[in-house]
Amino acid sequence: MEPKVYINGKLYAKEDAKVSVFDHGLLYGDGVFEGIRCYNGTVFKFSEHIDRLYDSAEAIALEIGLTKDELKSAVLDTLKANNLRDSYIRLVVTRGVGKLGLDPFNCEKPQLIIITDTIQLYSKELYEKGLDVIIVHTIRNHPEALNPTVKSMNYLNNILAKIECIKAGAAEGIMLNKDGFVAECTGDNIFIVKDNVIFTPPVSAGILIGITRNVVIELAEEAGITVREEQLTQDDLYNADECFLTGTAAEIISVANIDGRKVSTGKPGKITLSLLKKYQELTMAYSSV
Ligand code: PXG
Repeated sequence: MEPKVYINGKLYAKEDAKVSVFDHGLLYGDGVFEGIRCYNGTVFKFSEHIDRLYDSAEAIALEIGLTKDELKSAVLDTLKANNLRDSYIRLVVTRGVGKLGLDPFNCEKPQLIIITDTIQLYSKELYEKGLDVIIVHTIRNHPEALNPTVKSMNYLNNILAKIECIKAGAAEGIMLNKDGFVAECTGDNIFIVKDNVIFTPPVSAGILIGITRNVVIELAEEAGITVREEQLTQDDLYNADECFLTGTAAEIISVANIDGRKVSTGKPGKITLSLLKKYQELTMAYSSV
């Protein structure tokens, strides 16, 4: 079946799904986005993703122009039109078409795009073995310049870090913040386990407040495992008993090596595995609703 893309209330065939070169999303990276998963017909953490999109939009003074419920209906209609039950949903809201020049207020109305697609995942082998990652030199955006809690279309900070890790042959890059503490990866949040306690950088470290991160914290606490949101150093990572990354696409994936130092090579650690199991149970339970 021909894939269909939603643009401003209409569905277009993939090859006709085009936006103007005068869109400020293209010209200035002026816009926000979300990446969401749909498991067997149910959108996972739908409200949380929609809330984050509206928060991101508000942070950049962008009025989406639809209510949250209207936007949710548009997503569901697009999924239906594409007959997708297990998919990746990419929501994009750009500032819209305007004149050249930074002024966002000369753009008439925002442009809402909904792309639904299949998911690109790490291989099964990598889930079993764990990822080899590095700490990159690119510093995560200063929160007072462009706050990483805003999921904006300005991803160059992360892309520069991604280039570094690809050139080094690593699967992911861990980014430190301006103070030298661990922030997050280019497209995932990071957790470590030390002496059966889970640690993850606090929001104040300058991170995206990952929806998967929040789910994992909840699952761990429900299981009686202590979770501490604390500043982490490079040495905390090197000395960790376990390390894993979380994100909508990756879900939970173990880290085998950091900068060539062994964390849990061979197979994911005990706590990582137990959380992965709980996460899978949760997404499966969602599917049968
Ligand atoms: N940090 C950053 C910088 C991210 O971009 C996460 C953490 C994890 O957040 P969630 O809410 O997914 O647990 C992300 C997520 C894409 C795409 O299309 C990007 C993300 C997620 C899904 C798709 O590039 N980033």
